[in-house]
Order: sequence, then structure tokens, then C-alpha cells
Amino acid sequence: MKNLKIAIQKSGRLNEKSVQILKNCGLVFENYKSSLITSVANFPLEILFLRDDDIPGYVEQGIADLGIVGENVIDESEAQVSYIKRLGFGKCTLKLAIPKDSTIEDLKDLNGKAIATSYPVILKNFLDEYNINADIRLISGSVEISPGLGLSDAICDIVSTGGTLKSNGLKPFADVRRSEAILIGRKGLEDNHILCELVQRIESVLMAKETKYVVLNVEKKNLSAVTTLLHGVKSPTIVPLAEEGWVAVHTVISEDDFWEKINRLKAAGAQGIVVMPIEKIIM
Ligand code: PRT
Ligand code: ZN
Repeated sequence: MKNLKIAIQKSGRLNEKSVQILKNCGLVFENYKSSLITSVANFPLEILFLRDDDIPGYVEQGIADLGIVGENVIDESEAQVSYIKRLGFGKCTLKLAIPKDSTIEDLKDLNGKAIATSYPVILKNFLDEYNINADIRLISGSVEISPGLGLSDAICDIVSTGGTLKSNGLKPFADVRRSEAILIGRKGLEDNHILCELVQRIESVLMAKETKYVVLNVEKKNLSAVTTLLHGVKSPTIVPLAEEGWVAVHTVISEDDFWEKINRLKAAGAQGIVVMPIEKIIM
């Protein structure tokens, strides 16, 4: 069976986490900063290191079979690729932003205005959806300085913490598109068995990241109050303790409502709660 090729970002915001997720899947490879391609020693995969903007096109054309890239970059490229798995990192939102003292109040106020962006395709689609006719000005970097320079009335750019907008005297105005890193594949590859194996491994890594392994002690009289709060992988494991009338409960708790659940467990009589990270969950 022929090796698959996966394209990931060579350097930049998604590089480290893309490498990490593949390593957490048990893949052994050197992260050569200087080379374009590296082989995985223990899995039929080669890794290409590319500019993120090139990844959707490479996958569409079949030069790479798979890619890890932000959804914003895929939409902007309009490449025809399959969305395989959201990866939970690189989260950000493409937003419209305006100067703090701008008179723009409503989307329709953007009619006839100039908007600077590096995402003309996504912005055009968004404006068309709302029947807004604005002048889109393509700027490849430092979009946030363009209103201050008198080049535009608004911008459309990626926002994560909001710090860049604030330090440039801008305020968010409307969300255009949420984005996160996603595994994409060339069309027709969906049933490939190397891909299915990789996706299964990615899913166990993601599931493990979203959960914690918890061990707690509880008096038997409080056990049912504690177990009703727990919905682990299956039902919790209950082990008797040396001390008469006490048991240890082992379970898995999701990261989402972690603190709320821990507090409710304590209120229900749980003691000596130990929380451990999970490496993988294989269902
Ligand atoms: O060199 P290459 O072309 O590969 O990389 P790049 O410079 O084009 O992209 P890079 O590495 O900056 O970002 C890669 C991807 O990370 C993007 O396509 C997004 O999907 C995602 N991402 C997540 C972000 C951000 N967060 C982000 N904050 N991309 C860019 N930013 C920039 C944004 O453009 C703005 O300048 O960060 C600034 C805003 O950040 P805050 O935190 O101040 O709001
Ligand atoms: Zn780029």
C-alpha cells in the first residue's frame, strides 16, 4: 500500500500543535525545520512542511493526500477538499472591526465603505449574503493599521484574544467566520484504510485531551449520591478500601464541566479526589 502524504504548516501558529497531535498519535518522525519532507518511521505516512496558504491547493491537486490547516484558509482558497476532522486548536474568529469612534452602527452602514482584509473571498461572500456593497481592499499583512492610515473605514481580520484590535484603536463589530485547525483530505480518499487508522488515533487523542481520570474516596452510605453524578466511559469502577465502610471510585470526567462536577462530588461526600491526565482513550 502506497504511503500517504500529509501537509502541515512549516512554521507559524499551527506548526507546533500539528506536529504534537501527530506525535501523540504514536507517529515517530524528525521535525526537521530545514527540510520540506520527512518520513514517519512506524506508519505509512510522509509529512510535507508548507506555507499554510499552499496546503488546500496541494491537497485539492493530490500533491498531498491530507492536510492540517485553518478553516479560514480553506474557505479563502475555495479548494475542493473533504473536511475530515476538526482538531480543536488554532481557534479564532474572522471579524469585522471598526475604529472605536466610528459612526458605523449596523451592517448596512458598511454600504459604500472601504474594508481592508487579507480574506477577500470570505468577506465578499459574507457581504453578498447581507446584500452589502462595500469596497474590499486586499492587504496582505498588518491589516489592523489601515483605518489609522486612512486606507479603510473598517477591517476584516482574524481575532483571537482581541489584543491587536484594542492596541490599534479598533473594536470588533461583527463575526464573519469562526475557524479552527482541521484535517482535510483530497476528494475520494475518505475510505482509505491508512486515513481511517489515522483518524481513529486522532479521535482517541482528542477524546483523551477532553477528559480527566479521577479517583476519589467515599463512604458507602454516600456512594449512590456520588455515582449518579458520574457518567464515565462506562459506569465507574468501585474498589473497596482497607477502611471498613469506604470505597474508591475510578472514573473519567469531561474537561467541559470539570470544576462544576468536582464541586458537586465534594458536596455529595467525595474525599481525597485525585485527578490525572489521560493519554489516549480507545473505545
Ligand atoms: O507562514 P504561513 O503562511 O504558513 O503562516 P501565516 O503567517 O499565514 O499564518 P499564521 O501562522 O499567523 O496563522 C495560521 C493560522 O492560525 C491562521 O490561518 C488561523 O487559522 C490561525 N490563527 C489562530 C490565527 C490567530 N489565531 C491569530 N491570532 N491567525 C492569525 N492571528 C493573527 C491575526 O491575523 C492578528 O494579526 O493574530 C492577530 C490577532 O490576534 P489577537 O490575539 O491580538 O486577537
Ligand atoms: Zn499564510
